[in-house]
Amino acid sequence: MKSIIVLVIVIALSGCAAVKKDKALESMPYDAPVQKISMTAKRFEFTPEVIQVKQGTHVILEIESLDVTHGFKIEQYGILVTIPEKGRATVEFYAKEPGTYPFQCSHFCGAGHFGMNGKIVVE
Ligand SMILES: [Cu+2]
Repeated sequence: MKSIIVLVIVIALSGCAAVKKDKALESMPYDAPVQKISMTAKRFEFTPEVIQVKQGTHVILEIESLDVTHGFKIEQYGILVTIPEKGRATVEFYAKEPGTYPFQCSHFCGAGHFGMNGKIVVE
């Protein structure tokens, strides 16, 4: 109970809590294959903007901002992080189910911000 209260306070103080890992990682088989993917973010695109992974993969995605602060959000995996100006952020998820998982920039970065997105295709 105490830890829940502390967690709530931490989330409240931090404004937007960073979630770097998909909850499904907890139930992932220990021998799931790992795939590391590098991505860059700049006004107003992610490169690559379409990522294809195999079902059952533990995906580690390292994102580098080439310019300003960006964000990275995958709604369906519950992932939300900030990528600092000229910095990096790493997110992880378990590609448990096949499907298309859209992602987008979650930190306002200018005129083209709302079109800064892409998708993960799990096959
Ligand atoms: Cu943006």
